[in-house]
Amino acid sequence: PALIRREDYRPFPWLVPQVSLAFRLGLEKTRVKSALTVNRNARADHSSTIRLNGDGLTPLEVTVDGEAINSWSLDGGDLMLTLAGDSHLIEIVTEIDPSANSQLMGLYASGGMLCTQCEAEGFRRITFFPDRPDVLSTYKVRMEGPRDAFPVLLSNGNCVARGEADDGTHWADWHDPWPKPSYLFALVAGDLVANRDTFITMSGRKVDLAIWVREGDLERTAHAMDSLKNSMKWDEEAFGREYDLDTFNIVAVSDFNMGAMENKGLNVFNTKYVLADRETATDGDYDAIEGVIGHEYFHNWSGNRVTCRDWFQLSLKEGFTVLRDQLFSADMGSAPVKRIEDVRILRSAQFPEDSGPLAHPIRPDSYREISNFYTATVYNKGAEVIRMMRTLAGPERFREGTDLYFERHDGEAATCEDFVRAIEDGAGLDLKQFRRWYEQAGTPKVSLRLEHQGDTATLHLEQTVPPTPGQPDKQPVPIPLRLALFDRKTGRHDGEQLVTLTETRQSFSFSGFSQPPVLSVNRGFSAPVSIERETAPEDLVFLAANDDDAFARYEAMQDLVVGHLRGLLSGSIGKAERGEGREAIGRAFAAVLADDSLDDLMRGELLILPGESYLAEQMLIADPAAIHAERESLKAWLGSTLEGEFAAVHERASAVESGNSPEAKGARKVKTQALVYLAAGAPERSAAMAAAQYDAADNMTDRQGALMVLTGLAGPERTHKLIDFYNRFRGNALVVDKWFALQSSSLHPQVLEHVKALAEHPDFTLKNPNRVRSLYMPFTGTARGFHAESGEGYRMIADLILALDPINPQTAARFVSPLGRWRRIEPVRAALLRAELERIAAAPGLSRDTHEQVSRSLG
Ligand code: B3K
Ligand code: ZN
Repeated sequence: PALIRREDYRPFPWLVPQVSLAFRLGLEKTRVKSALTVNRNARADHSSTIRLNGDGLTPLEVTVDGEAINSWSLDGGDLMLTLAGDSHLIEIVTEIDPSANSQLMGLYASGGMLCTQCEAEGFRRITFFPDRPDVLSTYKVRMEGPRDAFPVLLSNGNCVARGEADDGTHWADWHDPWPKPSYLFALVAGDLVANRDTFITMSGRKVDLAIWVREGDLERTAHAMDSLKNSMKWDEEAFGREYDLDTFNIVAVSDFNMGAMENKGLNVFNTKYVLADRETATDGDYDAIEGVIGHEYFHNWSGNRVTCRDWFQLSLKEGFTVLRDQLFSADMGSAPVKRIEDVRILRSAQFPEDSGPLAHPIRPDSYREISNFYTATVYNKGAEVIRMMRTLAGPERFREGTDLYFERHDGEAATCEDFVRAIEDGAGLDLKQFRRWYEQAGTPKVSLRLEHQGDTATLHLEQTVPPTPGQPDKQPVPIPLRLALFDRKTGRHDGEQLVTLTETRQSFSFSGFSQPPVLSVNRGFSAPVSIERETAPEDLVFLAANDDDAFARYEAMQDLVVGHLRGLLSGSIGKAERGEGREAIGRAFAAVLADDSLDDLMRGELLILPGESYLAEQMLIADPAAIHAERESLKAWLGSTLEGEFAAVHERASAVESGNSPEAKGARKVKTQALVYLAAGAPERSAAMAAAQYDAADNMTDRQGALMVLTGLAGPERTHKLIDFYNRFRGNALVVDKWFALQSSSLHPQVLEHVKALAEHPDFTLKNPNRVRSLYMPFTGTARGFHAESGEGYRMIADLILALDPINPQTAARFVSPLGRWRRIEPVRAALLRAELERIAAAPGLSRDTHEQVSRSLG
């Protein structure tokens, strides 16, 4: 498959101002008639041929200006036509079988309904079209189909007419007045019911809102509706963005490749990000729903009104929209806790990507399959890069920058460069060097040393950006670091400062310190870098107890544990000194447990041990089994040393009345965490406690937490509660997904056998992405399962990729990256991983998606 390069971008030779589509809908056969008005693009090189992308389509009829033509040809699936003049009307008929579409791209059937997913290149599976984001058109859509099978007919924009025929069919006409690229087209036809509400915009317009779901799911849509209304209000207040249609529809579907899709006026969602009630959804699910509803809604401006010129600019809409959803969630709940969660996701998903074979800049230079670039780098690092601009400018000036961006580029397909220039002009920043953040892959490392002499503290900083595939040499990037220097006697500092490291090496001096201060740096995680520093454990304990920046406090706890475990694993700390390190960690934990000034949501963050993948990241070559064993052993030590304290927390938290308040949510968080430590340190006592928590639960957070702990333990409670959970929730697909995920992520030594058996369970299917992900994604994080020394875990994932690839290549390709970590893993496992990658690479007929990921991983 061809390599597509960013520098090869050329405007399309034709404009397509209007599209009209007529669908005759059927699950097995849908007939599509399209009519495109095309005009020569004066701003592009002239060409008398027009290439209309197609994927798996055969044209049944082609007419130009009303005349049937036979002079068309197909080129790799694309329809090629020769056009004599400057303006034409092209009409094409195609026929598709939605029920056979297991890729879930284009028009497909899901549980008796029809729906679409067009981003990035799915529209070409519906009809022939210049399927690229810089071709903007207004769409008129006629939908027609059997009334009993598809009582609800939805598309983008506003419904302008509907009617019935005598033969049992009905139809609806939809008109979207806003020009859009084809990837934002959507239609849905099915037997659905709506939760309806209204929103009055800042200029007083009324918008009809509807969340469409299957009959039985209606009572689980309240939280999604609240989240939608909060998003609409928030975007008006925080970014001055008003909604621009009379209706806004959301549809929940259970077969979906991603989380959700921002189609203009008709967002299509994975049910996972819509449906929730206390019985079936955890606090984490509630937060995720709020975040994703916000994210898709915010795309209406950052993505739809201003879209991307080409797919290399994906971070223009995704990075910015992730930042917007992060700021929204921070405003809706606890901002410090949200920031810590964001960083944890970045470190566990994006840092490994940035240091592995799939590393790419937030604005990639080339791709073969664009679906492979919907990554943590484009999304989450992209958000961090824009957040740094906001930190450099301050929120008010940043807002002037985004106002200018929306004003300048409304109605356009823009580039990352357009965004940076608008922020430069609107916020008054010089971002010349900053643009390197868009060009270079790899997580910059900052080493620092604090020197003290007389009354001056001097901070010496040095940055390196590591080499990544295709980018052996890197330039320094500007790194904004928020910092504070604490007086270790008073426990206070004189105010936070922002320093920006722009050179490879730079020093900053601070006077007025008769004693060496304690440095708190990269506060709020002001830059997405990894900090290398030698900090005395007592300074970390000091910061963990005293820092007034919540993230820095969390970071001090993490550093304390990372330093200890890394030292033990690399041998720089002898096993004999293990006790000393543990004592320091134990004191810090005890302080966190006893600190009355902390709320439980924050306490919960401070009690989380650094994850195994983040720990592996800290080592040049990782041994997953050793990391797991050392981390578990620390957990067990904490659980038994602080058994009384954890049991007390569990008891106190269990007495908090359940509900939606932050206090109740915090109590649930620390309750299960206490159980996790107790399970490691005092398994017998905790099995009974977990079973009791399970039985007493009136909400999914407590029930899932208890069951998570039990699945890692041996003993009869494990079996009993797993059976109870399944029987209680069988038939509820989202909860059955949890049941699979709990078992496949568990600490149980037989996790591999469990996953093997679950793959044979009657509820398991390769056809449903949620189900596939719930069984196999958590498994890729298990040291004893995925990283089993026999290589059986790796083989299992490789077998999955091979079996899934012909069904759903997009989802299959997502499983390649865990296998791609071989260069950073000890030699025995590295060889096993490579062998599996080679086995996949050798399979005939591999999809473009999987092929690209496997060859990059071997490369
Ligand atoms: N824009 C969609 C992504 C769809 C990608 C499909 N390969 C979801 C989102 O970021 O909002
Ligand atoms: Zn998005």
